[in-house]
Amino acid sequence: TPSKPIIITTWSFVNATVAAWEVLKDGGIALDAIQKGASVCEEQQCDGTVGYGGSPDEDGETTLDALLMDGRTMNVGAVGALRRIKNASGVARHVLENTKHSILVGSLATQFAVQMGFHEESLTTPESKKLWSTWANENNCQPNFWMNVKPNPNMYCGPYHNHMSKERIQLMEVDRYNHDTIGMVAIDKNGDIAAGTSTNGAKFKIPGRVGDSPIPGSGAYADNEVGAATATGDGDIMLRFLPSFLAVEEMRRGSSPTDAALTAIKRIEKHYPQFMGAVIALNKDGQYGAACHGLQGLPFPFVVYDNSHDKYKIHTVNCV
Ligand code: SD4
Repeated sequence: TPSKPIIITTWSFVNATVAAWEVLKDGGIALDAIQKGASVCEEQQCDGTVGYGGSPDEDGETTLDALLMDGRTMNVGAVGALRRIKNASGVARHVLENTKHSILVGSLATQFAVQMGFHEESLTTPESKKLWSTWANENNCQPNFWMNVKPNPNMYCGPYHNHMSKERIQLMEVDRYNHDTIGMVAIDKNGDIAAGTSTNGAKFKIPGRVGDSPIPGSGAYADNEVGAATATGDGDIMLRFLPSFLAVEEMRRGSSPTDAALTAIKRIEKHYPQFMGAVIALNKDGQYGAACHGLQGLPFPFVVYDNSHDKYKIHTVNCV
């Protein structure tokens, strides 16, 4: 039996889910709960896939993508390829609340964040340096400002993936899946709905790359009249299909959350049979479902916290 309030989170990001639940349980609004949950992952570097010090780009820098969507107003705040600011979802909230815009990107998003009072700092850690240098060594890449790797002109050495061999691209497709994204959907005690995401994106991406996570309708979508959805996975492919928007629209037409998530996944599969990803859908009654594709044979986990348990519950769904 569905119950409200409710928070649902991609993967097994328990700490973030619990933090978001604390907000909802105390009567807080869905948007605040999601921002709180995402911020916890940004501080705790959930799996190294959210927040600073993970998924360095080709130049070794970590940049962040985040989105918040308010289903009451259909207002959106997002940042893409945000540099040198840890709390990406906090900046997204400022874009939502304090501007007429929806998405700010790159260094200029940093400039905005600093004006809003955020602290500017490096997002590089010893771990992200190591990740990058291992990759750079394997790829015989050019040295950049902190490494001293001999370039090999005969081999691929950045900067553009398009120049890579087919084999190398396939390897990277597997490797890039070693990262997740936090996506969250929530309903608060007033029945208001919100959704959001936060991620450090794909490893060794071309600097400037923005994934699916900060794109409204792709990484997440929320509409008080219907429900909300969030997506995770191979962002460059998934964002072409706006899977979160599609799942919400399917629910609007009467689909169950599970069927809605499945429709979104199937739409992508039709064109990209090898893609890896998952979609979670939540309707305004508090019913939810998920679907996934191609997670190397593994089921997709998601965390649910509502009044029906005294604690969170990790669900899994087998992929199609
Ligand atoms: C991206 N969608 O930037 C993110 C990564 C992800 O599970 O969700 N991985 O492509």
